[in-house]
Amino acid sequence: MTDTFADLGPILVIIPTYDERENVARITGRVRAAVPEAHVLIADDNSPDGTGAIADELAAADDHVHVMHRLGKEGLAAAYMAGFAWGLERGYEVLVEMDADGSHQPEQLPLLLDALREADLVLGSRWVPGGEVVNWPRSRELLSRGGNLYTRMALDLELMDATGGYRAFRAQTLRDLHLHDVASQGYCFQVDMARRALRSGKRVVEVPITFVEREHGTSKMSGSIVREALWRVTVWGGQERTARVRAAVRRRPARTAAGG
Ligand SMILES: Nc1nc2c(ncn2[C@@H]2O[C@H](COP(=O)(O)OP(=O)(O)OP(=O)(O)O)[C@@H](O)[C@H]2O)c(=O)[nH]1
Ligand SMILES: [Mg+2]
Repeated sequence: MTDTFADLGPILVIIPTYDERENVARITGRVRAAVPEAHVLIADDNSPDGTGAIADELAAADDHVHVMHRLGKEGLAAAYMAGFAWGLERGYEVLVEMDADGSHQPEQLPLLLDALREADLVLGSRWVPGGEVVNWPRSRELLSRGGNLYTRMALDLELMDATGGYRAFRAQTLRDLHLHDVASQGYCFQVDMARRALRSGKRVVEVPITFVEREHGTSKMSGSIVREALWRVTVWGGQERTARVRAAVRRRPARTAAGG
């Protein structure tokens, strides 16, 4: 592995934040130390705890740090969509998704970037050999493993961790995914992105990561996020099956009157 990723082009790490006052400076500093050439975009949804003001201070002190102030809490997917658009407009060639809470370790970013040299989308994966979670309650592990098993079966996706949110995209991958009609808000946004990439023939690679449970601040995970994932994955699975059946019917040779 080389020390720099200049060959990949300019890199933007997008960190969505909602009430991450205790984490935002720490995670930004860790990214800057781990991959010094990468830029950071903090996409804050007007956090009531003042995360946005701390982000402004970080940006004022470092020209590699940028802040996007959004009007209010609209969910992870909307923050990423806005972050992707911001990055694509400015010519970044690699766009990375990373949580603010330290679960996605910036020190492992070089592993994702190195894999991106041979891929269009790299997923940090907890559930491939070598991947792991640290300090997760058994209930969260079961939810994640179960959600991924269901996703694999419903969508026929050969991915072990389609719900994870530590990812590196090539800019061209994002441009080709037609993101204007993404309706998901929570976790299923991640499933949708992976599904779209695979269906459009992109090279999607999973690399093992060590996912560490947050130590500071509160989780924004909720029952409604899980329910949304469940019904959207089920609907996508149904739509894809219907499309496959229709395509198979169309391919069947038409029966001639003589042939019966
Ligand atoms: N901008 C923005 N960021 C959000 C929103 N919801 C969550 N986030 C951020 O998205 C990242 C992931 O959220 P978490 O609360 O850690 O959710 P999670 O990792 O699925 O759940 P835990 O494992 O319990 O931490 C964090 O950086 C959050 O601050 C939102 O509505 N807007
Ligand atoms: Mg988290």
